[in-house]
Amino acid sequence: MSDCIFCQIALGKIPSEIAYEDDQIIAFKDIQPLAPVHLVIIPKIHLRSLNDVTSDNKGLIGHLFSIIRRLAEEFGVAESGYRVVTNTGTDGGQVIGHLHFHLLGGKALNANIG
Ligand code: D5M
Repeated sequence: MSDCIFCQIALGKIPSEIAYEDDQIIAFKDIQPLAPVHLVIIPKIHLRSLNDVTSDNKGLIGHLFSIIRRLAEEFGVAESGYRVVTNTGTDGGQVIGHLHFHLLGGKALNANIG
């Protein structure tokens, strides 16, 4: 989608600090980090949120989570612990309307998630 900022990042039209990329997904550093490690992991195809995910996407989502696990190791938070979040819709605090997962770590995160 041409007006989607994360599609633009996936296409390389908007610069980002890329941590991982393949033909299906891309991971980059969040520009407003909430923790020492804060990556955003997205599928390259435009899914608006978790609400768009169906069993047709199970391979993609499984692959995406295997890369999140790998990134947690590469960024040194696998042992200490980390959080994976996907905000969905208005009440979920979603700002960018392209499915994405936050990988947060590198400090003791607040246990309150609501
Ligand atoms: O979070 C959307 C997240 O996307 C928020 O943490 C900032 C991040 N963001 C927005 N624009 C960029 C660019 N250009 N590069 C990197 N990170 C970006 P949400 O879950 O929608 O609230």
